[in-house]
Amino acid sequence: MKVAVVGATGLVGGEMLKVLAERNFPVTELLPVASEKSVGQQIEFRGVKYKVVSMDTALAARPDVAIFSAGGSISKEQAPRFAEAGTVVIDNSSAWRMDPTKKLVVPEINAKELTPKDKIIANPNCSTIQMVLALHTLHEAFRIKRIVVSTYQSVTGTGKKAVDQLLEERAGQVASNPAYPHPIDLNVLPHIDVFEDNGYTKEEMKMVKETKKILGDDSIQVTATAVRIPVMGGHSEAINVEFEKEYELADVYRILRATAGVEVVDDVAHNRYPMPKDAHGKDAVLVGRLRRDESQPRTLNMWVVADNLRKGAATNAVQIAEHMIQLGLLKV
Ligand code: 2RA
Repeated sequence: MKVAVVGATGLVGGEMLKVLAERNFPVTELLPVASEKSVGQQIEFRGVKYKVVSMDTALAARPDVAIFSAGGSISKEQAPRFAEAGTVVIDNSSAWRMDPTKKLVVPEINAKELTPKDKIIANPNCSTIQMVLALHTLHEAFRIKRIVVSTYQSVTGTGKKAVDQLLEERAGQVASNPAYPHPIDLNVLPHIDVFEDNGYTKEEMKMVKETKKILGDDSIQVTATAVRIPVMGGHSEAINVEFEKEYELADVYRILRATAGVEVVDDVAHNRYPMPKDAHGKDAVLVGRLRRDESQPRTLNMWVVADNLRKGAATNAVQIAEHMIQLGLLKV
């Protein structure tokens, strides 16, 4: 299969190449795509060196699938060009997520909704993916009424520039090309993406809107506070979820342990709980600190951690492509 990775030189693009290789995705020809300034740069994939190509060169090659992680404006402009040429586009930007004609897919939840008509498929926001994966089977069992979530997000979610800022500050230097308006080391920033008129950031509103779309239930009420913290292993989230139905904690454990893609890490007597250092490089969504909210009936607290570059982006996108092969929507 001819596969284009658009944004191949970025953090997520690099992770996509790693995941494609790890999962032995049936790539017969790779088209690493990046900006004009990177064209000609060498990328290694499965021991073979490939040269970065331009968007037009990749389009002319008519790839079977193109996995985009190059920002919303590029996706908005370029994804339709590839789709019109017959390529299946899986896009990691926010460009298509809330488009009513496009599917927003976490394979374990709704890959079954994919059809041959789906030529541009949206990969949800990393902080949404880990939350809905941890909640969807509980929603099926107890029907979610409201979610209150606070996130503690890795600098890798911003990109290489932010990682460099953290490392420079950690080394006692003033960041040479800061990604954030404030120092990030030994600090936290309650500011991810831009602020909207309602006082929330785009990141927070993504979690509100995408959750409803993926779970297929507009009645679910969500409120979010998204915070950047100086770590690199993955995003953490404190989730407080109110259900319509009463639940038993034992059933929550049983359901989560049976949920594909979720790993329950919850043994506080031995200091075992999800942490970014343990999620880093893994695809599982780690869930722990499960406990009844004693201030409100039918309400549960949980702590959810995942590598935002993997299940939060690259792995989820590759899994969508894998499901399309299984559904016969992509020919190997
Ligand atoms: C972030 N979720 O963490 C956003 C985009 N990757 O910055």
